[in-house]
Amino acid sequence: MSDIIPEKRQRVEDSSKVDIMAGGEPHVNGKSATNGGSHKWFGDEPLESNDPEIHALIIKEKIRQKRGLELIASENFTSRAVLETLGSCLQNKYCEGYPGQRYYGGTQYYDELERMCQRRALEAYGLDPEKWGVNVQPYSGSPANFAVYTAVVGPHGRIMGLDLPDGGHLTHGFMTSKKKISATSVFFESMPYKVNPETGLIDYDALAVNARLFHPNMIIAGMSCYSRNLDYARFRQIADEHGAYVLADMAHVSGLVATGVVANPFEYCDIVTSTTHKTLRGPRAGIIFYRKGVRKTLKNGTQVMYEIEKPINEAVFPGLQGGPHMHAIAGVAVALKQAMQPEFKTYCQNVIENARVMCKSLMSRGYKISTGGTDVHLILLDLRPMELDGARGEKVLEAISIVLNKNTCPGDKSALKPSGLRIGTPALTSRNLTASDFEKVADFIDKGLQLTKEVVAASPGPTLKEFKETLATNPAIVAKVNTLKEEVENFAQQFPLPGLEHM
Ligand code: DSN
Repeated sequence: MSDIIPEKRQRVEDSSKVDIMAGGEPHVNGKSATNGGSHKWFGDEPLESNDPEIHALIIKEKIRQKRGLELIASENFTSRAVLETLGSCLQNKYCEGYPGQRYYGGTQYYDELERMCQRRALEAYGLDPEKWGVNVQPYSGSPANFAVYTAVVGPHGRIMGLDLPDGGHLTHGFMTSKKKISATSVFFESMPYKVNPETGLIDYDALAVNARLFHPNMIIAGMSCYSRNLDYARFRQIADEHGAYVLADMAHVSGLVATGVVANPFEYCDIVTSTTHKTLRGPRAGIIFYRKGVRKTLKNGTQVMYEIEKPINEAVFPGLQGGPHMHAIAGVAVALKQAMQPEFKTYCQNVIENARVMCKSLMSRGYKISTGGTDVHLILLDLRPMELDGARGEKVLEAISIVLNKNTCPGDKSALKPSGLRIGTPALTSRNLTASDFEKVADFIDKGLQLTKEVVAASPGPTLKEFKETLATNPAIVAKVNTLKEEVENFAQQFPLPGLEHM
C-alpha cells in the first residue's frame, strides 16, 4: 500500500467494489490491488465504479439522446460496430508514418488495417486507384482542409470558399471585415463567394467575376448549410480560367455521394475532403482524396501531371499531425463497408425524402424555407417573416427536447443575430423515423415556434437575456414548455438509438 498516495487511497476506499482488508490493503475480487491481477490501478475496473461521475454524465447524455429529437444536420448516430472499434485495443498504439513505413515497431496489423481503409474508401466512391489516391489519417475535416491548402496552394496561396454566413464552413477561409477568424484566412489569402440574397442560391456568375480579379489558386466547393446540389461543373469551369484547383469539401453529403443520391464531386474536382461522421455515419475523423496521373494536356501535346499526392501526404504527416488515430481509422473502414451495402442507399434516399417531407410540411404551415426546398439532408428555415430569430427559436426548441442550431439566412445583416434554423434529417432517419414521423416532427417544431412567439410577447424587454429568463421562469410559459417537452420525449423514446440499445 505504500505506493498509493493518501488521495488515491481515499478513492480506493470510495469504490463499492473494493473491500479494505485488515491493515488497509485494498482487494478487488479477492486479489491484491497492489500486487498484479485485476486491481483498479491495473485498469480493469469498469467505468461505472472507477469513475462514477463521468459514468453518470454519459448515462445522462444517452438518456438525452434517446428522449430528444436530434436535428443537427452535421450529426448522426453511428453503428455498434463502429463504436466497438473506437473502444478497442487499437486506441493504444502509436503508428506515425504510413503503411510499410512507420516510426514505431509492432504495427503489422495497423498497416493491413490502414490499407484496407484506403481500399474501401476508393471502392465506396467508385474511384480507379490509378487515378485517385486517399489519405485516411486526418483527425477530422478541419485539419484535412488545412493540410490540403498547406500542400497545394502553400503559405499565402489564394483560396475562394462560400462565405460562412452564406452557408460555408469556417475552414473555407472565413474572416470578417474586423478579424481573420479562421486560421485558413490567416495563413492563406481568402476571398469569399456568396449566395444571392433573394434566391438563396450560390451566385456562380459573381464568383466568376470576382475570380477574375482575385485569380485564385483553389476554389472550394463545399458547405455547412446549403440545401441544393452544388454545380461542380461550373466550379470546374470557373477554376480552369485561372489554372486553379477545385477542392470539394463533401463533409455534409459524403454518405449521399457514396450512394449516388446527390451530385458527384469526383467527376469535376481535383481533391475531395470529408469528415466521416455526418451522413456517412462513421466515427469522428477526416479523409482526403486526391487525383493522380495526367492533370491536363497542353496544345503541344505535353502532359502536365498531378503532383499533389506526396505534398498532401506529407502535409498530413509529418507536416501537421503526429500519430494517426488508428481506432478511428478502423471505424472509418467499418463505416465505408456499411456504406457499400444496399441498405445504406435506402437510408440515404430516406434522409433526403424525409428532408423534403419536413420542408413541405413546414411550408404548408406558412413557413419560409431558404431556396424554397432541398436536394439534400437539410433545410434552412427563415424566421424573418415570423419576426423571430434563430437564437430564440433554438432556445425554446431545446427546452422541449428538439435539438437543432441557429443559422444565418441569405441577406442577414449580422452574423451575431442569425435569423434562421438549420434542420437536418440524418440522425433521426438513423433512428428509423419515416416520412409520417417527420410530419409529426414538423408539427412539434411548429408548436415550439408558436410558443417562441408567446415567450417574446411575455418578455419584459427585447434582450435575449430577458427572453431566456421569461422562458425559464414565467409560470404559464414553463407549464406549456413542460407539456410540450413531455409530448416530444414520449414520441422520441419509441425509436431505437443505433449502437447504444444494448449498452
Ligand atoms: N461544424 C459542422 C457543421 O455543423 O456543419 C461542420 O464541421
